[in-house]
Amino acid sequence: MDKTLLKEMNKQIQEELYSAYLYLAMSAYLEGEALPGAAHWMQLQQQEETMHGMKFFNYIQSRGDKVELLELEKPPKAFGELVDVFKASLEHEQHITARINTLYELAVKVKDYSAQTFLSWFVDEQVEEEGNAQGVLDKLEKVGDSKEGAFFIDNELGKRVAGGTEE
Ligand code: OFO
Repeated sequence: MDKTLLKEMNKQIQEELYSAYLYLAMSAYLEGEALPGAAHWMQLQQQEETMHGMKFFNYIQSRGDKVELLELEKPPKAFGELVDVFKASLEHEQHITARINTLYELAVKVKDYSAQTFLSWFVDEQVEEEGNAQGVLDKLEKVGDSKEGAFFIDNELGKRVAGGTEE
């Protein structure tokens, strides 16, 4: 694989595993805030991110290239109100979308057709990732300061199942 593309793919393992770490930190925080449904939602999100990181890990190896694991930053401990947690999640997903787009542009530039096919899964996945965070955020903004509203949404978030795309 092209050297720069390989370097960015390795960096993407770090980005995806940091995403997993960030969602795990959000889950721990929400559990402490007595929001078990949202904590569960974040745990499942963490599993998806680990799977994303592993997709890059396995793809690099399938091309006969070397995986290089980078350091993971410490995630924040506190995130504010439930609405702020989902705002942070959406912002993070927008950052990841920008990363995936950069990787795709690079794969086009170096005419790596296999990498383009591999990355197109992530291009689609990011639409879903941003959509999930935005969907929950819209509901939270609708209920505003209502404690009952937040309780209801937390309950809904607790129904998320592994592999599901909905909150
Ligand atoms: Fe891996 O999509 Fe979210 O971060």
